[in-house]
Order: sequence, then structure tokens, then C-alpha cells
Amino acid sequence: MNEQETVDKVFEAVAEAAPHIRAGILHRREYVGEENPSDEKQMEADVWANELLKEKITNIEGVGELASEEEQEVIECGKGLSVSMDPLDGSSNIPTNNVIGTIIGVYNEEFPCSGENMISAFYVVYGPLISMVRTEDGKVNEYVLEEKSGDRVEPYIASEDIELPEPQVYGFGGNKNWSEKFREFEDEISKDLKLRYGGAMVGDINQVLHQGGLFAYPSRTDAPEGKLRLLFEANPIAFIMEKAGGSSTDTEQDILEKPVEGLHERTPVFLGNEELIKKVENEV
Ligand code: AFP
Repeated sequence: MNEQETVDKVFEAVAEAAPHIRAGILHRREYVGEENPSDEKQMEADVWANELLKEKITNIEGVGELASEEEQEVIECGKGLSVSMDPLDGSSNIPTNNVIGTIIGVYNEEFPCSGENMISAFYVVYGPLISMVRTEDGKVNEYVLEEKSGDRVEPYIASEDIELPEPQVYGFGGNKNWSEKFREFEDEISKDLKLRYGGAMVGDINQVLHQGGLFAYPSRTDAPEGKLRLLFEANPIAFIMEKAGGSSTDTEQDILEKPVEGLHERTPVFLGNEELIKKVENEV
């Protein structure tokens, strides 16, 4: 199987799992009393989505290893591409029934490796519909999933060759612990753009992708590296944003060029229209 065929198989496996993940949340909304490798409380749904996707992805021929936000170590499963996953992004939105997602990155290098080795990325949004945004032939396409009989899921193209439009919205996380400098930056941005922040990266990013603007989870006074994980959240979304004509930074360098030291390391993240990323690099 060549690399593209493997990427397509991973996409199909995630599409097939997505309706089950959403349906399974109903009875898995309690915290399990454990923490994930980033010291965050795990919900039953986090553990379950991780197991479901792990089973599917590690069985794909052409996948050599899988790294998950919910697993301490890399799982070796054969020869081939490396897949990263955040099985349920934004699971603290589950109790209030707000948007959550799944984020996948595919690399042609062993973990831990930088975003420069990424060859494909996609994310699922569990909203009123289940949609999947993926990179394909250097473009960004959005699919809507329709469940058919049995286990079949049909992805229908909803938006093709998505390009970031003129900036309209922004969403910044971590506001209780922003630096003074970042507060001033936010104050300025809020004069031009409409605030849209929901607390799940995929949901907030999906708005920026469709409406243009800036998503950020900056360095916090109590957490200099911010909250988001480089491998599981920042890199795949940066890859998608850049293919949609946008850009990314940690304030000093392109997210995708950042060297990776640890599997679960965090980074400040800024993603969106190029002119806004330049503004971040000049002012934050
Ligand atoms: P959870 O998975 O713990 O809900 O965290 C979601 C997330 O990693 C990311 O999806 C959000 O952008 C960010 O954290 C939200 O963080 P705040 O709760 O600090 O706003």
C-alpha cells in the first residue's frame, strides 16, 4: 500500500468510528478518576473513543505506529506511517452538550518528530452534523458524514478547496491567566473581530476556517507553554490552516517547524489568517 492509500484508510477508519463515538457518549459522561499523560481528568468517553480508534488505526496495513493524547507511550503496530490522535478534543464540553471533536495527524517519520514530517491531517466535528475536514492533494476539503445501513458511513463533500476568507472572528483560550501584553493585544483584536470561543479547539478552529480570523491558546502566567499539545492538537491543525492559505506561530516560529522533544509537550498556539499571525509575531 502506498502512503496515500494508507492515509485514505486512516480517514475511512475515523469516518466509520465517528458515529459510534458520538452515539457512545450518552452513557459515558462520568469522569473515571484517572488522569491522562497531560495530567487532565479522563472521562469514560475519552477512554472509550481512544480504544475504538486505537483498534481501528493500529490494524491498518501501512501504519507503523500510533501516538495518542490518552496514552503514555507510542504504540508500535507494524511498518509504515506514524499517526497521532486526540480521540476526543474538548471532552470537558460533554457535560454541557457543546461541540467536541477528534484530531488526527499522519507523519512519514517516527515519533517524536516535528510537523515538517506531516503528510496529512484531518479533524472531526461532532456538532449538529458530523463533519470531517481533511487535507487532500494540497487542498482542504470538508465532508459531512451520512450513516447508511450496517456499519457503512458515506462522506459527502460539503466544501471543496477551502481558503480562509477575510478575518471576521477570533477565539482565545486561557483568559484568566493572560499576560498584560496579551490582554492589550486581545483588546485591539476585539475592536475588529467578533468573539467566538467555545472551549473545544476543533469547534473554534472550524469557525476560523470558514469565517477567517484568529484562534489562540497563548502562554499563560501559570503555564508558560500554554495548554495545547504540539503533536496531538497544534501540528495537525497548523497543517490544515497552512493548506487553507493561513499560517501558524508559537509567537516566534511556525508551529510546523518547531522541534519536538517529548510526545506530550505543550506549546503556545496561534492559527489563522497570515496578516494576523504576522501581527502576533510583532506584538505578542
Ligand atoms: P479538554 O479536552 O480538557 O476539554 O480541553 C480542550 C482543549 O485542549 C482544546 O480543545 C481547547 O481549545 C482548550 O483545551 C480549551 O481550554 P480552556 O478550558 O482553558 O478554555
